[in-house]
Amino acid sequence: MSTTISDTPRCDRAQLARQVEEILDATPAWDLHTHLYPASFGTPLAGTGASAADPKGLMLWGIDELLTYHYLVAEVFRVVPSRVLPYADFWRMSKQQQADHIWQHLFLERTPVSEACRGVLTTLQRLGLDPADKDLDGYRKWFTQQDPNDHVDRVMQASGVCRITMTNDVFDDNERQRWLTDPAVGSDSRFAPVLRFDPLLCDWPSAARQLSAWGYRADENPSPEGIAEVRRFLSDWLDRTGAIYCAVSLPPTFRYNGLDDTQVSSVIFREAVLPTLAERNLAMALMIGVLRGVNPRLSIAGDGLEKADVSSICRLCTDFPDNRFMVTLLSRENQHELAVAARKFDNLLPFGCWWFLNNPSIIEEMTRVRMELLGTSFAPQHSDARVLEQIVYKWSHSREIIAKVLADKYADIIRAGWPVSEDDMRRDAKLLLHDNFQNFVAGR
Ligand code: RAT
Ligand code: ZN
Repeated sequence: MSTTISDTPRCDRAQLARQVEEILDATPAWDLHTHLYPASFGTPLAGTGASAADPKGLMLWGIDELLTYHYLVAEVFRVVPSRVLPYADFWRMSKQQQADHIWQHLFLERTPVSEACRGVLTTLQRLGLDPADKDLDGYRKWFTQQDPNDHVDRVMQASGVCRITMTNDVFDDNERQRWLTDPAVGSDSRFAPVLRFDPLLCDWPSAARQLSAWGYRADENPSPEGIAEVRRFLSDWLDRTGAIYCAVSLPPTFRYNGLDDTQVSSVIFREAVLPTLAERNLAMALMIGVLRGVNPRLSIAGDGLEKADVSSICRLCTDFPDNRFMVTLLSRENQHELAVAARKFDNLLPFGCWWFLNNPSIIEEMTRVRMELLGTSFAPQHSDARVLEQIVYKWSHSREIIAKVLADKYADIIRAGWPVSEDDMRRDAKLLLHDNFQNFVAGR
C-alpha cells in the first residue's frame, strides 16, 4: 500500500526538542578526558579546607584560574598585543593580576562573546553567582569560602558529571613525586586515573634518559632488553596509578607505517606499549594533531594544529586487533575521515570535540557527521577541563548541541514511520554520555 505524505506520522518538533534536552540534562556524563585533580594532589587555593594552600598543587579551581585559562590568555593578546604588554611582562604578573587584566579587557571593555568567555559566564550563573554583577572581587570572595573537597561535589552536581577522568603525566616531576610520596593520592573514587606518557613516543632520546635516571635500563636504540625495560616501567606505573586507559598526544606528523616500520616511536609503540596494554586489556587514547609551540612566547597558550594522518590509525587498528584505540583529532578537516575509519574498525572509538574544536558550530557539525555515519556508537564529548568549574559550562553547552542533533535525527525517523519512545531516548543519552566510553574501556 502506498503512503502519502499526509499519512506519515507527524511530531511536534519543538516539544520533541524540549524532551530530548531534558533527558540529556538528566543523564550523568562520564567526562573521559580532563586535566582535573582532586584536592589530594594539592591546591594553590586552599579555600576553607583543612589543608594549606600548595602553590604547586594540581587541583586548579576558582575564578582566577577560570579567567587565566590558556584559551583566554591567547584571546587577551588579540586585544592587548605584545607590543603594548610584552609577553614576558604578562607572565611575570601574579595570577590575580593576570585575571584582572583578562577580566578588564575581554569582559569589561569588550563583549565576552567568544566560547571561552561565554564559558566563564555560564559557569558563574550555574554556580548561583550573577554574571550581571560584574563583581570580580565578590566572585573571589565566594570561591575562597568554599571547601575544595566539597566544592568538587557541588561542581559535579551542577555539571551533571558523575565521574572525572584525570590525565596523570608520569613525565611531570611535580605529579610523579606526589604518586611516589603518597600511594593513595589517586584514590578519590570521583576521579579515574589515566597514564599519560607523551615523551615515550614523541621524544624517545629524552624519555630514555629519564627512564635511565629512574633505574630502568633504557638505550637510545632500543634493544630487546631496552624494550623489556619500557614494559617494566609501564607496568610499574599502571600498577601504581590504577589507570583505566593510557594516553598520548601526538603531532600531526605522527605516522605508523606498519609492522616493519623502524622509526623508534613505532618500535616503542609496537613492541612495548601496545603489548603491555593488550596484556592488561587496556585501551590506548591517541590525541593527534597538535603543533606545540607555534608561538612559544605564549607558553601553554601557544600551540596550534594541523591535519593528522588517518591511514596510520587504520594501520594500527589492523595490525593490533587485540588493542583498542580511542582517537580524537584536532583538525576539523580530519573529522569525516575519522568517522569513516570507525565504520571499518570496531576497535576504534572516536571521542570528543577536542580543544579548538570545542566550539558550538563545530561540535554541531561533528556530532551530526558522526551520528549520520555511526549511529549512537561514539563518545561525542569530553571537557578537557583544566580548571574544575569548567566542566559546568563545557557540559552544559555540549549537552544542548547533542540534544539538538539527536532531536533532529529522531524527528527524521519518526517521519519515516519509526516510533521513538522516551525509554529509547534515555538509553541513547546514556550510551552517548556514559556507556559507550565505559564499555569501550572495559573491553565489552
Ligand atoms: O586542551 C588543552 O588544554 C590542551 O592544552 C592540551 O592539554 C590537550 O588537551 C592535551 O591533553 O594535550
Ligand atoms: Zn587534554
